[in-house]
Amino acid sequence: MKLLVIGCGQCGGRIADEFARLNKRAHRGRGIEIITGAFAVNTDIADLSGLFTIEPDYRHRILIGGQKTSGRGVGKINELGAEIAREDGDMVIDAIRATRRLPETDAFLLIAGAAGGTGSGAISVLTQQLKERYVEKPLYNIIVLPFKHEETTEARAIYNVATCLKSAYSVADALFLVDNQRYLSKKSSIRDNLANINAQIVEPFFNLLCAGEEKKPKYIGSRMLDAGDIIQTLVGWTVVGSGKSQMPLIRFPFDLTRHFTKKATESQRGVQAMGEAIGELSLKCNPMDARRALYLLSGPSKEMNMEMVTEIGTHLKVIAPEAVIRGGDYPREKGSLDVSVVLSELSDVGKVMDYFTRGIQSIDTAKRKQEGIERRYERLEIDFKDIPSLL
Ligand SMILES: Nc1nc2c(ncn2[C@@H]2O[C@H](COP(=O)(O)OP(=O)(O)OP(=O)(O)O)[C@@H](O)[C@H]2O)c(=O)[nH]1
Ligand SMILES: [Mg+2]
Repeated sequence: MKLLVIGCGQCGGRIADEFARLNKRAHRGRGIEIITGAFAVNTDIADLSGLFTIEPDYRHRILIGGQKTSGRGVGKINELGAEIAREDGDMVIDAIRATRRLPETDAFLLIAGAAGGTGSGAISVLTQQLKERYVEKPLYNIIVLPFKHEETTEARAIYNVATCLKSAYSVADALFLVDNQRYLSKKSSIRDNLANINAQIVEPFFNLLCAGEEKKPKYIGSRMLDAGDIIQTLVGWTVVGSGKSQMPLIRFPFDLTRHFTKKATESQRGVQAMGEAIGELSLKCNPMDARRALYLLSGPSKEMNMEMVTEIGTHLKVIAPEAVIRGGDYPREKGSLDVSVVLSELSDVGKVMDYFTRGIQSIDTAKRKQEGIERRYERLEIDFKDIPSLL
């Protein structure tokens, strides 16, 4: 599957940059392309300059709202981010239109941090503008939820997340939810942490996107997972994860290759990798709520078999009984045994509902605070009316 990726704001731009890097890895290591174009859209010049892989020209690193913000960002005011995206969205559309490989694109993927200003405000507006122009292509979002400490220290965080989620949900075909807090490692510095988190966010997409693009017969699975399967799976709130089998591969002597213990051990490895993928989902949620799900088993062809694929599917059905499940295998020459999982059309995501509830509370609190300020000012006017004003 080939995606055209657009990162909005700093967080979105950096993750789009990571997708561009993923494409280089696919190209160098596997001779295939999974990204038809990578773009970063921002109101902040410094953020755009800090990217590594996205082409450095103005068509790929797109500065919007230059006149309004002088290239310094919108300072977490996501309404301003949305307004600028509405005014300058044409710059993004023009850049995409000029993409040579646009016709090969299976879907658009827009990315943003929900608690910021530019990305949080721009993502739904740009998704809508693209939807109007490219009706035939699915539009997906990756929305990054803030760290816990940001919710308490940054006044607008909850409001921005709530408004971003609501607006994006009404326009995107599917939204991958990513919880920053879930990836936090106490050991590294913030900068290392973010780079590390971004790499972890995109990792489950690698095999998922590559599998359907393989042309060499030896890398085509007995049940190939292609763009059609992924598109059919992605609807509404979605989470993604991947896991590796930590169990060592036991090499059986030749005369025991058909022994039942060999088969049992092989299956266990697949199910164990699947368990890890479920434990590593991009947002903690209840898999019972998923109406659609997808899994992909990849690893050395010698270590995989059809039964293993079926067994993982059966296991997923137990975890997500309401879901229509699609699955496949992706044989490789070497490497670890990996499972990628997508749970989609989630009906009841506790964390999202919590943001909506707290969003309403924060609007209420802000309103009362404003009324308090106005009352205090009126009292000041009355009590000290005899002091002349210089205005
Ligand atoms: N995972 C991840 N999160 C990030 C990254 N950079 C920022 N964030 C998160 O994104 C949110 C802030 O959004 P930003 O993208 O920095 O804001 P912006 O869209 O640039 O908007 P303004 O700076 O207000 O104009 C916070 O919750 C950060 O924790 C990143 O590289 N990776
Ligand atoms: Mg910024």
